[in-house]
Amino acid sequence: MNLMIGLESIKSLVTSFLKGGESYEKSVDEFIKELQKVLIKADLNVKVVFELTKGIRDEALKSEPPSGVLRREWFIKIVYDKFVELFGGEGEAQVTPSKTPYTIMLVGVQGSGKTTTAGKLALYYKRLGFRPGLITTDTYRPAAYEQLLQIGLSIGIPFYGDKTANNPVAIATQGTAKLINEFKCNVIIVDTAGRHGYGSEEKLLEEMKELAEAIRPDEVLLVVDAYIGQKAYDLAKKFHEYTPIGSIIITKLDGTAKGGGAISAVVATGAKIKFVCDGEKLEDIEVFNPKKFVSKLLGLGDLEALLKKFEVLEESKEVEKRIERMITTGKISLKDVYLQLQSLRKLGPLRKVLEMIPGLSLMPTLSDDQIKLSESKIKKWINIIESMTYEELEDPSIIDRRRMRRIAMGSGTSVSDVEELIKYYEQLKRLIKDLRRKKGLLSKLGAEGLRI
Ligand SMILES: Nc1nc2c(ncn2[C@@H]2O[C@H](COP(=O)(O)OP(=O)(O)OP(=O)(O)O)[C@@H](O)[C@H]2O)c(=O)[nH]1
Ligand SMILES: [Mg+2]
Repeated sequence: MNLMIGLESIKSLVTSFLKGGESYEKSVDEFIKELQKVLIKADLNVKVVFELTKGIRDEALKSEPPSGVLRREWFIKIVYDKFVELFGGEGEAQVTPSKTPYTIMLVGVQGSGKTTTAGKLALYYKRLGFRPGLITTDTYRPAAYEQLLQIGLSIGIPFYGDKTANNPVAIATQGTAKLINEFKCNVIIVDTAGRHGYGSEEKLLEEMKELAEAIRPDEVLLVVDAYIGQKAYDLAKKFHEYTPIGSIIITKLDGTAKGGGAISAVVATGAKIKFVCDGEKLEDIEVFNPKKFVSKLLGLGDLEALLKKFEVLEESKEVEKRIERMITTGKISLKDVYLQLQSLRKLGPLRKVLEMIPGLSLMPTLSDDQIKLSESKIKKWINIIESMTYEELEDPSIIDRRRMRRIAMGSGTSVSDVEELIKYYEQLKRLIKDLRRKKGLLSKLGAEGLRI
């Protein structure tokens, strides 16, 4: 599945944002500028784009990440939430028939992909264990009969059509009865003839409505070609007003950069997108799920754990656990320092944080000098860490003079500030080592209740 055409560059925006290198604020501005370009190229409505990016920016600058989350990671979570909203919010469309037999009628402008989609739906429902049947009511195009017949044959689905008849309603009625009674089908998919043009939605939908009233399907599905981009808005809006039981399938997402525009436009009308298609093969169909779609878009597959973390975060517990882990493993990264600095702002002095850990209050090692940090220094250091790349956070030993200069520039500080932070980090590392050694000693002496 390649749903990302036109929007795939968002993924690389996310990656370079996470890598950092500049100050947080600068990176946010840069990200937003690039995002606007990508979205407008993907034919999203300009007003929608500006509303979306303004929302992201406001939230990014005002909200504080919970502890345990880097500010940059938190930003991606904000982007994710805003995108999910844009593409339809929570939840996945309900696609299992509410009753059987169940009749689905496909409508849409000429060439939008109705006949192909009829075959895709048949295969989809067959794989779910239903017994689909196909009917063509397209009496305009002689080749339409043959096209759907061949599709039916290729996937072993019963097919009904009548080359000599010219009344779609009569064909649909006879076909439905035959497929249900003789072939025991329980999901009937009715293909219809394409209607002309994108411009005259009124006429198009009036005709569809008449046909739907005569055939009385359980569901009307409007097939929308992603190529029409944000023009999908007018079509979907009118469709939604005409047939509240209807929903929408977006096709050809693989072939155009305008898919994002089409999807967001349809969502904005309140109409439901049930399926999306991205290829000519009959397997190329998928139930539309905004969250999954956005995760793919942002390349968040690998960040699933991160998203979970946001949900279950508990401030002081997390800090406590991290410090405990630092001491048990003896490892400390700049990421830990970052979180520590953040929690210092929220939870008070380091000594207090450390004292929350059973046994640590016994440690005489911590002198006040070692842990005293002024508020302005904390702020500076947070900015410095936010200007580092992931690589540097994991392994500060790679930070040479050249990197220091870059970091200082990105964070609006000086090289000696960066040096000082790194010194602090080295000091903490030694402190942790020291604590570990003492801890070992204490447990040898059999100190009761020492959990670390
Ligand atoms: N790339 C791509 N092509 C598609 C997709 N869906 C349909 N097509 C192609 O679009 C063309 C038109 O598809 P049809 O299914 O015949 O469209 P239709 O709406 O039935 O057309 P009419 O009956 O003439 O109105 C065909 O060449 C299909 O192979 C898709 O998701 N991706
Ligand atoms: Mg057709």
